Amino acid sequence: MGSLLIMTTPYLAQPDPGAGRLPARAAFRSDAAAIDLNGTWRFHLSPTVAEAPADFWQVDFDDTGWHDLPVPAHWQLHGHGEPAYTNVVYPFPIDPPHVPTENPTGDYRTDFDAPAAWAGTPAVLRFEGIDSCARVWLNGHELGVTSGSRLPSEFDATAALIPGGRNLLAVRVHQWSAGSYVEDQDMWWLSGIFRDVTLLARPAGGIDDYFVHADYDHLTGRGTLRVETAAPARISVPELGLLDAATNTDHAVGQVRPWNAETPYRYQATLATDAETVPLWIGFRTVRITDGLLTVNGRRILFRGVNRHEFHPDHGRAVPMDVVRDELLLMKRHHINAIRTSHYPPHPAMLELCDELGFWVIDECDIETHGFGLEDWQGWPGNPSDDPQWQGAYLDRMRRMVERDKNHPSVIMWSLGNEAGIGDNHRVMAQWTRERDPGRPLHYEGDHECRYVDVYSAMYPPLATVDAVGRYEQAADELRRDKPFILCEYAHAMGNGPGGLRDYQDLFERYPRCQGGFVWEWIDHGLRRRSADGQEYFGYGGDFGEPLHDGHFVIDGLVSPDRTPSPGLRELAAVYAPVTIAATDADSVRIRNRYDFAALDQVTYHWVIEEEGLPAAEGTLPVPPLAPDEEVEVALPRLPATSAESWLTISARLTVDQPWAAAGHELGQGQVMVRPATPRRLPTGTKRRGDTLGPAEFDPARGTLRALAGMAVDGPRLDVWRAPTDNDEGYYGDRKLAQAWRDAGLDRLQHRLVDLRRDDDAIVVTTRVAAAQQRNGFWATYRWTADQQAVALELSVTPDGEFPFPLPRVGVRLAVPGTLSTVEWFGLGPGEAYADSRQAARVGRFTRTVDEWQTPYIFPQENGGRMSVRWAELRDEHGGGFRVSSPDTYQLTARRWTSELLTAAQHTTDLVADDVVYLNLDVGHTGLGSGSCGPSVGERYRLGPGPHRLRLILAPLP
Ligand code: IPT
Repeated sequence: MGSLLIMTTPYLAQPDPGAGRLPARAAFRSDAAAIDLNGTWRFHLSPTVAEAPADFWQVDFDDTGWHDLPVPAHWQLHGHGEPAYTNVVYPFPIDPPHVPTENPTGDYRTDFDAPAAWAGTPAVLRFEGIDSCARVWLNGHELGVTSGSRLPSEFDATAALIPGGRNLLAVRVHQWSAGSYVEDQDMWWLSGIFRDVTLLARPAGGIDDYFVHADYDHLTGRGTLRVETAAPARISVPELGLLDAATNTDHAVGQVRPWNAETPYRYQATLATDAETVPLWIGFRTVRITDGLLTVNGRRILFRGVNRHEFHPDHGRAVPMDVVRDELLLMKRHHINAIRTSHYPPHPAMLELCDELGFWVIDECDIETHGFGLEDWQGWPGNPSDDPQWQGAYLDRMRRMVERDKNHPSVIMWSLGNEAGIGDNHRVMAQWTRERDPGRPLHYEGDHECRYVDVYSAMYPPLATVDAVGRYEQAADELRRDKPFILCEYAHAMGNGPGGLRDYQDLFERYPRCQGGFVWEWIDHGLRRRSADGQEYFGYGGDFGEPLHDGHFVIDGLVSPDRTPSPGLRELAAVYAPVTIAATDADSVRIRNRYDFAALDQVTYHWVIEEEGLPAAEGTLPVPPLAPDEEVEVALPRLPATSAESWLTISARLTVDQPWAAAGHELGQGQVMVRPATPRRLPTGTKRRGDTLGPAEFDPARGTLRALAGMAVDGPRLDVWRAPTDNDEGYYGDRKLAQAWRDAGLDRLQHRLVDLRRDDDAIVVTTRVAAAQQRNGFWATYRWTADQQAVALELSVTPDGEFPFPLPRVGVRLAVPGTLSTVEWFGLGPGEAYADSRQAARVGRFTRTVDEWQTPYIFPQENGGRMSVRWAELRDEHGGGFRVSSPDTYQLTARRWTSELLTAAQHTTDLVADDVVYLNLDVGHTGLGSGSCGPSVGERYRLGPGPHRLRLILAPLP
């Protein structure tokens, strides 16, 4: 029995792409009849192929004991089996093309009526995506076998279909197949029929396939249209006066409005034969590499991009289309103009939205063999990419993507895949693609020498590399020397970060050859779960009992799993902003249009001057319309006199609604300091009474405060620890900062009171601070003075020993009553900001509750830091509390849990509030960087061991 079954599934261990499938063609809708087969199907999961019911595909098979399962969906997200996450490693032995015997196999059955009118009409059964391999039967007749999870498969259903009757469709899906070896992307392993299923009537004489070539000549402004069809058809574009024109010929259509990602103009068209009419949208645009630059319509473009996986916290890669639309709108509103479809072609409807809303898209083939590289990064032993056995599969995958997506103006480059080493199969794919579609350049980062591709692409290069490439100075081989340079992945957005976005953007804006990049990545792939007590949280690798997994490395997006923007996304929006506004030294601002195509004409420049964060006057700045890339210098408005620190904020806002944002949406912002703060001195003069100084009562045993105007407090004490960010951990990065910090014991410092000196009008506390079993430490001297209202601290920190790494932070921790639930501050805000991630922050006065202050990163870590705080007030609900100000500025966090708890927490539900609020009042922090997968924090954002000085004034609120 066993051997018989193995004989019936030889396809599981064959690199071939399948059998019985129809040739690949474009995805489109027409007026031909179609039956949507999505819905509730019958489902049964078996742990091995041998245990699956052998005759389940027979029409009269009894499936009453089976379960209901929605299609499209992943079975693991509906109670059958468990999801599993690995990044690079294969979750099965590297034994290609064989797969484990424990191969969960899902049998699907559904029935449907086919109208009698379908008699005599060819019928095609179309699957948009099945993970990973499927065998299909209709009414007991086998139609074929397919693999290529994120690619369409079509089968001729004509002979098996029963028009005017009940039809039984049976599909057997295997979790693992030979195809799994080339689908080793960094994501959840999730199986099943996860994209739409349709039965299409294909009328004789209909349009089976078409290829729109709509070119734009930027020198003349004219368009040329040629629509290729296998059999003659008629193309009409009424707006261009083109009616029933022939296919397969060039039509000079005169002046056209071109398509680009900023102004995605499309013409409505119809393609028809007597038997079928296809409605379509045409975007005229020409992509070229000219003089080493990637151009669209004659202009160099700049990718302000993100890598987008298809992901939903409840549905995995079966993302509802309304969610996709909202997600793309969210990207547009954050000024993202480009998407790399990492690392497989998306749902086809997603590309229609990209055409409509305007994105540059790199469409990537569903190929990754990363686990082969892990053994030997140079050699990739046994890599399918260089194995002739796999050539058919590689070519098939490329064909299915290119044919499906070839009519989208948004797709401006094809990518051969991701992280699959390099091999002859790439050559074959590239060669075929160039012949089939000469209108789009090719991308593949793994082709380090640019043997087969048209752009030089890199992942996570440090700034110095980008700079050298920009100047054409990198020691490169011939082939890539003259090519445009893009960062297909940069700025690893895992956890708190990425830092340094502005620095990359500066290089992209400086060097024409550096044509931008794609942040890794758009979304955290956290799966929604509930704790025992019913609290919702997002799970990651290891939460599903996987024996081998990569933990929360799958939580590395700019939005959380439910698409809540992170501070990183706000930072990116500020860096990608199409309008930049910068102060000059001559009472003016320089305003620049950073769009590549769109003019800034329907924009209002609102200004407001704020005196210590409170508006003093506002108005509108007259700015002429700006052509793409144009810049003007505009004089500052006449401003009223102010007496405290004052800032002028200018905000460029849409005057009219756009399809992606409402009027009022901000396109860019700039601030000018118009009056600096008046220098302040620390309060002094009040005489000490015992251990009381002004409003402060000291604990003589520790040298810390015990109470402030009667309110119980604990601290302040020197503290340099922060709950490491993923970027501090540096998993795949160039530095593991957090490990160095732990080794030095920065998370477990002990304080030795060396001296407590009671002067007439001061208390001076000297301590030495170090960790167990460490010689290195810090001297920390706290000098306290006071007047009637306030007590002042001047803290001096000096390293005692070597600290050959940047410190996480330097400051003090102060615990205050938990009733102080609101923070108002004057400083950078409203969101969190760190040294290398502060473009989205502006100087102002803001109020947040302590709870709102937190950023709930899916994997808990340092968050919520507010920079350059001049003063902050902590208040209870009656307005009582105290103010912390400084003659300098400080960095502040406020939390209901300690840094230790934040460090230990694995999920958001581990963060349990105390009845205390812990304040970190800091000289500063080391920045964030991108060290979780790439360069660690930049040199100039690292906080050295000191000496440091922190000056704070604590004043109870009246
Ligand atoms: C890079 C992968 O291409 C991407 O899929 C993702 O895994 C990313 O890393 C990290 O999140 S490959 C890496 C070895 C540079």
